[in-house]
Amino acid sequence: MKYFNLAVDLGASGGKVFAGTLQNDKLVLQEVNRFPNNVVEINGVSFWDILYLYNNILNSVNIAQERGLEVLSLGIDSWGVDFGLLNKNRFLINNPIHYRNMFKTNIMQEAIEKVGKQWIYEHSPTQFQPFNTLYQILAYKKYAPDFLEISKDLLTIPSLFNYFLTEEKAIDFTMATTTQIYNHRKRSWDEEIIKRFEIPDILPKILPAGTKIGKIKKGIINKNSEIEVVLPASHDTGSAFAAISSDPKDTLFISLGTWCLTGAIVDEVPISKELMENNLAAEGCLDGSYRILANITGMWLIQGIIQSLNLPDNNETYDKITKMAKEAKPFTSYINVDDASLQNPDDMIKAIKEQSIKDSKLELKDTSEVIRTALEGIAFRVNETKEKLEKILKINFKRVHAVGGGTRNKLLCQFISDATGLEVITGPVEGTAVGNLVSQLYALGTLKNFEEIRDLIKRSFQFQTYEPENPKLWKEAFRKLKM
Ligand code: LRH
Repeated sequence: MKYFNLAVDLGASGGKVFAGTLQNDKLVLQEVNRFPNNVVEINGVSFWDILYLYNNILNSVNIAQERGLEVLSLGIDSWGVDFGLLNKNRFLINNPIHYRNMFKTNIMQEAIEKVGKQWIYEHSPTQFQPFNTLYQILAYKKYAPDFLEISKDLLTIPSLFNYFLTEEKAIDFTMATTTQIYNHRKRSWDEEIIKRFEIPDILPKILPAGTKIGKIKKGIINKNSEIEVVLPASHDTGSAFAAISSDPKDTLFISLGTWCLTGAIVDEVPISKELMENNLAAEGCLDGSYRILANITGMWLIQGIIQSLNLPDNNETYDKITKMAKEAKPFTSYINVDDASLQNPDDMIKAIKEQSIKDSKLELKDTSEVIRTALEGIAFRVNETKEKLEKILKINFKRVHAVGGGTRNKLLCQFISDATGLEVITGPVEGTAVGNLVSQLYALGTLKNFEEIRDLIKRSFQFQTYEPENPKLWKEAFRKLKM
């Protein structure tokens, strides 16, 4: 009998469900379902369509079973930071809000003014992003205190779905580290942050990533069968990093998708002021280690350009956009891809053009130049991050290894190789789903340790490599363009 594990990977633009199985000593994936993640806007606030996503998760299990797959377990991963609230009678009392709303508020600034940046970072060293769970809770305190007054439990997105499926309430370590309420040294919620910001007693228990939490309740899927629900590395970046098979000692890791999450693995978070000064996050990995990471804006820029152009979001469009960038003149301008003005603009093309004037005093005339500047800007940021990490962590990176859907963009991978002067290895493309699946195999005892995980990934997938073509030119262009 062949057994399958189901990985539900929820991203900001869509959900994907894969069934994984071990076949001839390799991990083999088959796609089960895909569905959009449609954001709903009401009175200027963006919400996730949480029940639609839940229905699609159930539907995906049904599809897998109708296909005759013997499903042993299911794991859900998603973007970080966002959450649902339950009241004491287990009612979902809010529709989870999209983290990007937080760019419109000053809540993080207010929190920093209250207790100081360093104080927060010393207690919970993640990067300062206005959308971290801590600031979202403070936003509820300010704009919807009545919600918090009746809340009993806060559950991040995968844990909320796990709760619907099993009635078990728990969050995993990788997701906890995205909240900015997690104390990395104590490896628990930070009591002082909780006290200082008067956070109600709603935070869930934290379990290690790769833990079984319960079985899918009877009667909610069509077939009456026992399916284990596993907490994988439930933060998608945690799962993506678990799928990177290169040596963590001297590899710059990238999870390339909507975000270009770029970081290095360390056993413990070093005590260094420079981490905070460079706004680097310490996020949890599947094996309990940390990655020191920069959240660089990634394909979000291209998704935005596609929206500005009113083009359909499909492979053809991406090919067309990439071709335009390839044919455009290199180094027309430089933009800081992480500027807040690019995080939620009404019109991405217009916003990038304005950013170019702001950052480099150079005008971008046509759309091809806009696209190329965006892609070059991502690669430049990766290199800046590489240099910072090398200095702070005293690592000499030998290569870059990137996973995720963004690695389909060969031009961007080549740019990253050129900008960093390093070989870039890519694969698996479905890195997050693969990381989710190996977390499940680990939880079920099929894979015993992290070496076995890495070896399995190495022999199961194909990898591509890119060599730097003209790194000097990139260095010079950066020096000239970045004011
Ligand atoms: C990427 C991600 C990232 C963020 C964000 C909110 O999907 O998980 O780590 O911080 O979403």
